Amino acid sequence: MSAFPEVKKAVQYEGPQSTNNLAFRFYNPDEKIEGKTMKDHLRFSAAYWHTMRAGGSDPFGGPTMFRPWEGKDTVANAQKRVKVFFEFLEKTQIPFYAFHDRDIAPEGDSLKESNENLDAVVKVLKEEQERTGIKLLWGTANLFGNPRYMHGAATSCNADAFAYAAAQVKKALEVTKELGGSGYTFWGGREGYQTLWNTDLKRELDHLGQFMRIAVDYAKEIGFKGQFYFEPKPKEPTKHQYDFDAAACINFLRTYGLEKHIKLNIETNHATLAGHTVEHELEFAASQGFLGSVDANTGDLLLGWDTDQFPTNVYETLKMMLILLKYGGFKTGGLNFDAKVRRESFEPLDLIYAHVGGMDTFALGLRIAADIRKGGEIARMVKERYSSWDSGIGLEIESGKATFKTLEKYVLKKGGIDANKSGRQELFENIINRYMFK
Ligand code: XUL
Ligand code: CO
Repeated sequence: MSAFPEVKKAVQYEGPQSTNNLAFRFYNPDEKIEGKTMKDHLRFSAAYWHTMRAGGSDPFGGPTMFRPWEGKDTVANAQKRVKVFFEFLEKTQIPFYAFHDRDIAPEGDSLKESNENLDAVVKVLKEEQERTGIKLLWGTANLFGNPRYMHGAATSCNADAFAYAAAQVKKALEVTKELGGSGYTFWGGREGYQTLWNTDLKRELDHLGQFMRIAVDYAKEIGFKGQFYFEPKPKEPTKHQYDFDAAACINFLRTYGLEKHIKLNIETNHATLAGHTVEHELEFAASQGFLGSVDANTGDLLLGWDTDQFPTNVYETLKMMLILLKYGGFKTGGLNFDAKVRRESFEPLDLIYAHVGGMDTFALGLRIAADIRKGGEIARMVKERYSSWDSGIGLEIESGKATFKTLEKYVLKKGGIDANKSGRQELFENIINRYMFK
């Protein structure tokens, strides 16, 4: 029995003129852009926790989602749910997925039982991956839901919580490897604080560094070759999360000697919660060599929390795709829809509309980004803006030859500086709009 009976076969590309709500207008998986298929550029992924497990509850009301395949929270039902998920992935043509250990399989009464539950569901995930060719983008462990993590996991004041979290991540790494995952993500969960009065911040940060270090060691020991990611988020659930933004995460990774092993997973809504734009976070991470993966969603700028909505803003996806193209695109990561349908959009069909819309929004962003790059004006104008660095004193500084003394001599001789030129911000913006609305 189909869980999505309205969608008879996989959603197909029909082109921009199509008015079919169950067709792609811009995402044409096998079409090549800059020599690479759209499928390989975008590497779409669905998040198990939202797509299969979000019930729609909020602080004011319980679940609203109509999910006819759901039953008791048993392993058998978890296995059945996996099949629904793969039907969903096939029908949306999404080639990857991501999960937390505890959203694919129920937590048992002991770690042993939890691990057995996980194994039973991983078996079905593996079968479905083999049947469909769909792959695991990354795995992760839920180190925030269970009350044992009320003070955090790796940063808990309770050393036993650290130990339990380590045991949980050990298993999560094993199953991620078993499923051929191309990555493993650390998101801070409750790694942060509510008040500094009761917090030994330095000790907590040291513990987090140590936790990641032994995770990396264990990955090596079991031959897990996937890429580790660290996902910035400034707040929620704690008041201050240690993984605040890309800059804080990179500083943390460098401080604890983890920079060779861990890249970043940048999430749009987390960027806005940190008071940044996602393009700032992506550009910053990529410029520092930490471009890993993306959790694709969007927030509501009028609300101060993580609403995890589906991306529909082409201006934003265009900027993201320009950065991705500039830095050579994803190696192991992808665009993982860490997004959930609104609690009012409670029918299974809404899951399809949401993902199809998100995919088309990124596909259109990619097309326009490639067009802008082909046109070349933006790159030329940026290059021109920095042309004083290509020769003369600029080149001397960049090549490391200049000192304060030689620069003083240069200025004294010159008597001033070459005239500044306009930054042309409005012209840049106009040119982008010209490409967007051709
Ligand atoms: C939470 C969040 C997580 C991570 C994975 O805001 O984004 O779902 O992506 O743990
Ligand atoms: Co995320």
